[in-house]
Amino acid sequence: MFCFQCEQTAGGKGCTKIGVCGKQPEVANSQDELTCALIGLARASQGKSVGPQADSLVRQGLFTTITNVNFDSDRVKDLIKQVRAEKNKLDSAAADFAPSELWNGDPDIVSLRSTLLLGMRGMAAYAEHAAVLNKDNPEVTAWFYKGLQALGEEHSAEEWLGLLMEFGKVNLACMALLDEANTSAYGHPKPTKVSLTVEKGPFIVVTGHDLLDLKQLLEQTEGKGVNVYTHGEMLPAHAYPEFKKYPHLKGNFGTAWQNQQKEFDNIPAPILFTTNCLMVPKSSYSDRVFTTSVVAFPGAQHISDSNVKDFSALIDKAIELGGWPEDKELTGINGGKDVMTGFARNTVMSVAGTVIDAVKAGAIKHFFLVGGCDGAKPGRNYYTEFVQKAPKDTVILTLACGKYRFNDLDIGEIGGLPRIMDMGQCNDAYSAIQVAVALADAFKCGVNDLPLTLVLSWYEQKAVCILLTLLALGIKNIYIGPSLPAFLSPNVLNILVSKFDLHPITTPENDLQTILK
Ligand code: SF4
Ligand code: SF3
Repeated sequence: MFCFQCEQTAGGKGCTKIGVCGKQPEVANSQDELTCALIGLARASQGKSVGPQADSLVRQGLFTTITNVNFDSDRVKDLIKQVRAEKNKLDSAAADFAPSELWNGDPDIVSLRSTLLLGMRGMAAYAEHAAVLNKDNPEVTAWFYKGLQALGEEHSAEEWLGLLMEFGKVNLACMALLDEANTSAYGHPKPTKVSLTVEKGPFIVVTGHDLLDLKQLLEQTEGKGVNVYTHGEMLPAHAYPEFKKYPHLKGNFGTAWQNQQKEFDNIPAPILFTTNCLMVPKSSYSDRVFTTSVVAFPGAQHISDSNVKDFSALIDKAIELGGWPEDKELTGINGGKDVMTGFARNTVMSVAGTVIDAVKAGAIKHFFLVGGCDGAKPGRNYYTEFVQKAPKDTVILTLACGKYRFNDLDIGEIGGLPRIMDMGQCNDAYSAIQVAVALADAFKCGVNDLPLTLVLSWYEQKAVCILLTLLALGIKNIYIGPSLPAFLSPNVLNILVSKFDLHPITTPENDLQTILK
């Protein structure tokens, strides 16, 4: 096996014996074969979309290979069969890409090709969340085939860079599509305080990014005496008006994904994984893990896809386990008893006047977007310290699961607005981009001239597609950590650093000083 797609990759170079994430060689090899079969399908379709069934396989095939999604080689093999059958309908002579070539060759070309593939995996997840809400953008769908076909071809470094920038713009359209899917189905998020206390009685913990799964589960638990708690990237659901209609959606349990083996160990409740990030379940709770969509783990109970999923086994498990006998007061990483979310684009733009006045009056000196993935490796304290040490006249926008390092901190307000504003999930980077563009308009300057700095943390492939979007938009001076991707070769990294002024993070003090001078 070979895999270097995530931030925890072995030795900062690549997993070759078994994944640090727990991915077995058989699964890794099947995932490579699946990727190569998808390239075969795109070759057969001549880089064009060929209908809903193939489109769905392309999205799910790419999504399946994201870090911490699917550990079940039978499921991956089943997808390979379906992809090949679809290809054979079009052109049985079209060849799959050779798995031996996927990660081999000139290091810079491998780096550029991998960056595109990994970004596409991230975009596939967002496209799939939009697709389940019946939202499709033909430009985005078509680009999956174009990109897959390109992955199987030879290109010069310049052509690869061109493809990466084109992809970044398409991913912006994909995030816009998902934003539109979520806001038209569930309304615009509103600032919402979310409790971290778990009330007594049966409950279910739901994690991942898929809001439709949460919605269907809330409908099916209504009136059953079973409460529902979000976890990880599901937290922002509390802010949508549609989800506020369910009084049994009580609060948020736990923190970011890498703490799950500790946090899920002793809870008297089942856990539903709708997307990444699933860690290898410990035997003490593996019988309480339920997966759905493309998420799978051998032995874990899988809830199959259909228009309305049947969550009865999960609900029965919650009733059987019964929950805690008394309310359980839990806290965030820093001891806070609740967290705020819901500062998506609509809310932030509705107070744009206040924000602009505060900037003009000098009350707000700088904005930081401190966001992205959380992870297990040391060095991520940087982000907590950065937020704690940021001067009082600065505002912190945040998104994705990295926020759990600091979202329960009270660092005060400016002009009635909290200094930490959670914009939502990682895909809500779209909201952040819209806010940045609106601020640039208001100040009649470019986004790069705003008093705004992006301080990003990455772990998996959704972060890769978002970074490519930011670069494609010409956003410069981004700080990135905790470490650099293993798939960026020294030459490719040099290009990104010189073209986009990308900065690897150093220390919070140092970086704050450089940014604010
Ligand atoms: Fe290693 Fe990350 Fe790949 Fe898992 S996803 S095998 S940890 S590089
Ligand atoms: Fe987190 Fe896995 Fe990336 Fe959506 S849930 S941001 S790491």
